[in-house]
Amino acid sequence: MKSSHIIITLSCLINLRNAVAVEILRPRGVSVTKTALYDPEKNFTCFDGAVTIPFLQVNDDYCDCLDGSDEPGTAACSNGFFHCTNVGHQAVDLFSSRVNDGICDCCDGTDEFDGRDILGGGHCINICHEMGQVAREEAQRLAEMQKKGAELRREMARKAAELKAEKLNQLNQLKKDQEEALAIKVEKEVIKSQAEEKENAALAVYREAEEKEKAKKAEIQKEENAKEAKSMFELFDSDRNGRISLQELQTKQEFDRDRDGQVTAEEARFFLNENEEVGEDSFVAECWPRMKPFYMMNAGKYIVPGDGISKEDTDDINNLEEPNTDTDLAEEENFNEEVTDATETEDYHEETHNSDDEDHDDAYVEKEEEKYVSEVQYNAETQKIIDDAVNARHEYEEADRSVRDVEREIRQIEESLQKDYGIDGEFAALEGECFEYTDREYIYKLCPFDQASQRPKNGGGDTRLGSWGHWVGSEPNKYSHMMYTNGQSCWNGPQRSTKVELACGTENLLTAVSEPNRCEYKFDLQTPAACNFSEDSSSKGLHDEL
Ligand SMILES: *[C@@H]1O[C@H](CO)[C@@H](O)[C@H](O)[C@H]1NC(C)=O
Ligand SMILES: *[C@@H]1O[C@H](CO)[C@@H](O)[C@H](O)[C@H]1NC(C)=O
Ligand SMILES: [Ca+2]
Ligand SMILES: [Ca+2]
Repeated sequence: MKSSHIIITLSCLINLRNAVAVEILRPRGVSVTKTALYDPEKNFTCFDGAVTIPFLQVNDDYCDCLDGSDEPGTAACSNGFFHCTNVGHQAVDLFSSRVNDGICDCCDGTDEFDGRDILGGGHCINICHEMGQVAREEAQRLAEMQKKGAELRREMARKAAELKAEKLNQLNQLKKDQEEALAIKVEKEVIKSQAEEKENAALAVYREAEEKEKAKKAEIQKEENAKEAKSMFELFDSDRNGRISLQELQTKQEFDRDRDGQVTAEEARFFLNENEEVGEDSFVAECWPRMKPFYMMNAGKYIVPGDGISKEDTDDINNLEEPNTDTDLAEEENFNEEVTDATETEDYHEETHNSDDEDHDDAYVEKEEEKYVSEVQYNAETQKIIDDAVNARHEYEEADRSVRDVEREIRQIEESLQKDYGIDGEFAALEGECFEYTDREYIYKLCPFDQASQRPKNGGGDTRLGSWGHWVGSEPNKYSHMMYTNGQSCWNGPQRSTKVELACGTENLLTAVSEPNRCEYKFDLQTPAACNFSEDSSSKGLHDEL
């Protein structure tokens, strides 16, 4: 059953022949601009030119054209479109599947005409006038908002220009300050090096005296050691022949290194530096230093001064026996255990003594240094030279700090002057401000030209969602989107980043936040800076917004 769906109004019937075709004869679902293509006087050729059909087959609820052009007013072609004129509001092209689907899609109700809709037909009344009214009011409101926003934007741009001029002034001043500060620094540096030269010279005198004192002490020490060694030589040289033999040493139980009750020739030879016998000179130089710690320890823990051994030395040796630290204590215990184990002791003893000696030396050096720092008294003249040098260093550091402070300020201003704050600098006022948006879980925060972050609503730390990167709006409006990059890494994922979409508004406001992709956030920021009021955008608002 094919039937024509030509809409012919009463006036059309009357004026059929005289009327302007475009106005009057229009098959259902055809827009005014396409009317000429549907001429009931002619056969109809599909838009793709493939097929020509008798006009009766247009809107006969049977799809003849592959491109769907023969059925603009039915749902027969799945790829067709239905045009609602929506007089009083805005025309719309619907997918043909929306035709007679029971739902009012056109505000003029023309998409539902077969009476088969869920409410029994005719329920789609024409509400285009009312909707158009609302839309016009909305567009009006929007236009006014944009106008006001644009005024605010001009104000922001004006302030930005002022701020920029101010910064340039500041920069000029800072450059002068920098020159001054540098000159002062150079001056202070000269004073400092002169003062330090004097200080070095003055202290050199003290250092020399100190070193002389040390050398003298060392000399005395050496003499005393020699004296001690000589007296020990006499003690061991039982037959007074001026040489000490293995046999002579073997009579001294102190040299029983493995403590088996016997001093073997091997043991004695070790102390004679692998010789069979030694004279006084080699004894003093080589053998006694090797024997001394061992001999002293075994000669009954404590040694009384006398017999060529000075009080200082006995103290040294007695101290040698005292464990300094916990590990020493442990070694001491091990040592006591191991002396009963005759076969293993030899190496052990040597090690123990060597390390003890070293420890002792270190402690001694440290004490010396402390003494140097705390006890040296300078005469008034030297003290003044030192104080002058301390002062000069201090003043130089101050001057150096001033230079760095000025340079930091200059850097900051230069950076800020280089930032792109929009065509008229209108976005500059947003720097230093922060805006928040709260959803069910998080409080999001945007500090323009600085960073974006979020923190959990019920407490917890900030997570950085990105630091200011650059403008990423596509031409012609580069300033429609901001990008914040290099935020904290997602667990097992990329670094977070945030894209900020800017929209015109009369105040600065974060209006929405979403996460369209994992770790990629989108913030919507309203700001007058994004308003661009011109004839173009105002008329655009009236026609397109809805
Ligand atoms: C339409 O096409 C048929 C052939 O398919 C032809 O006979 C007829 O004359 C055409 N009509 C018009 C108005 O061109
Ligand atoms: C405002 O729009 C006009 C034209 O649409 C454009 O030339 C101008 O650059 C725009 N100004 C801003 C600040 O976006
Ligand atoms: Ca058809
Ligand atoms: Ca519908």
